[in-house]
Amino acid sequence: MALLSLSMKPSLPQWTRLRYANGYPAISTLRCIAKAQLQDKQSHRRSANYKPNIWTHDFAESLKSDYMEERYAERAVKLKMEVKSLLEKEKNLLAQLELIDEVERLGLGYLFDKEIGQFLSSVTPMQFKDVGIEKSLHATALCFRLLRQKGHKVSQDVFRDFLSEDGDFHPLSCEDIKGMLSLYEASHFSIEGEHILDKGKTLTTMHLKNVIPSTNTDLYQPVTHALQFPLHWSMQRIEARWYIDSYKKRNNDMNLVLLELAKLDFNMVQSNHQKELKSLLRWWENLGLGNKLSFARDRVVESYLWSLGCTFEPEHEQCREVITKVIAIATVIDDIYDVYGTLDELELFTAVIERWDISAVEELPDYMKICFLATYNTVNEFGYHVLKEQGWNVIPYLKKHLTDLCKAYLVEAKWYHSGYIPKFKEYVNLASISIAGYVILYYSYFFLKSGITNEALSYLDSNPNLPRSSSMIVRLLDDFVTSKDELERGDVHKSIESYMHEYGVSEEVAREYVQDFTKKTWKKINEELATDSPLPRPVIDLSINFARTAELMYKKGDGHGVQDQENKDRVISLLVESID
Ligand code: 0FV
Ligand code: MN
Ligand code: MN
Ligand code: MN
Ligand code: MN
Repeated sequence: MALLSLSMKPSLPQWTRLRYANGYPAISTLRCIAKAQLQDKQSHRRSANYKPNIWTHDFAESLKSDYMEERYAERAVKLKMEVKSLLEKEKNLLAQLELIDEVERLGLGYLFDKEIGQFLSSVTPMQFKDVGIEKSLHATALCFRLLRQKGHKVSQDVFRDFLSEDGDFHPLSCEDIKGMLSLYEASHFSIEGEHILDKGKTLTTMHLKNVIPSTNTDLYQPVTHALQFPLHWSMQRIEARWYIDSYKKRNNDMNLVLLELAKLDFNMVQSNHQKELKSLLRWWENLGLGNKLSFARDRVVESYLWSLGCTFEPEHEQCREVITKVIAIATVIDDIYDVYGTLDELELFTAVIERWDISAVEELPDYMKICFLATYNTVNEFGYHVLKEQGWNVIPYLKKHLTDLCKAYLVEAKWYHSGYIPKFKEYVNLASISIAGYVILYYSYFFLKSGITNEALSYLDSNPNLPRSSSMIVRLLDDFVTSKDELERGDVHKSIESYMHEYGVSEEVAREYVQDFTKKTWKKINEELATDSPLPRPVIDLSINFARTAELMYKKGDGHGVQDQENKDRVISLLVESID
């Protein structure tokens, strides 16, 4: 109801909308506005009623793990050698593919990158025929998915043998639940126009849902889990934790060496994460933004979860640090623009960010001074680090992306304050910037161990598909679970509402459209994955992982802003409890 009544709010006349259309007022004008108007703004601030942060000092102190001890690392090295020889020894193509899948799902793929990569580059569809794989739906789908996952070229035509003359999957396939499950996972890699895969997805989704009640075999759990969390859309650490827990319970068809290494490695990696998080919590406490700006969300643990979703490997520690810091600060800035700030103040703040000049701080109201300086120092520190380690001054680049973010925030604020309702396309083009994806991704690329090349950097300047699509997915998923509250407290019309308004349709119809749009955007990501790219592989992985993390964080509500039971379970299983 609230949505409908707000969408009928009349727009203000054209001139109010155009007042700011030609960029920003001069700083001198702003100074006058600042002097004259900033004093009496305290009285009529809005509030989002965010709850105080639950992950406090005591939580940080409680993060302890034994797995830093040397003896664990020594044991892991031995086990790793054993798994490596397992991978080399296996000569049967299907058994080898299954072993690789298991290693990856157990969260160990990153330890055997070279071995897995070498093997997969040697697999060709011709081999399918040689060893009879083309007759097994499971084997074909598994091989297809493993290849697509790593960006190898493989056509959907490998599934033609399973189609009947009318082009549908052969009815007999449905008796093969394992094959159905593998096809289901593979179908998530489809690209626009790949109708065989799309048919496969519709068929397997429907069929697997139907068979669940009567499945009491070993496949019951995997099928139930896969329907909720398709592998391609899942956050890797959550998936690894789930897979290890279920692998542990198998009676047969499991390998004790693999299990021991998976548990040990998960626990060792987790203890690294605990150490990082502890230090980030200390950084945040010292920074003091959470305390000083009590109207804003204080969400550093959730910000760390995002970073963990983007990249979990120990070598990318710096990258996680940057992502956490960026998200924790962006969350506060977003609340200033959406909730607390007045339009005059927001104009001023945007101009000061664009100037990137310490002497401009004086012009800001106190609460913005704190926020600006925290942002300025943190971002400059990132820049300093890149200069020191890689010899490039990227500060102008970092500043540009931050300015773009604030400008997008400001346009949204103006739309809201003037009652302007954007068209759907107009909204999503702006909002895929205002979700902060570019700042998060473009900043973090510099801190991946692969290093960012000049070639990759100029490619990124052309606003390529991959970061754009993953930002879009995060935006749409965020809107799906946050826009109701946002509109109720007063905010711009988000994706669902702007679609409703533009096409005069119900909320249900608009939600369906936006969900479909999200799936189409995943197809664009898949297309990138299947195309040669100038981006280093870790950059590609991180970009995709960002969208995967949103699939998790926004699955059952606002996992970033609201600290409910889901949120607690996530933090505990990823960051507190080790695996026995
Ligand atoms: C989303 O909150 C959010 F947490 C932001 C903008 C911080 C950084 C980005 C990510 C966690 C992906 P909210 O729903 O208030 O964002 P919008 O843009 O809808 O105001
Ligand atoms: Mn917001
Ligand atoms: Mn916002
Ligand atoms: Mn807003
Ligand atoms: Mn939102």
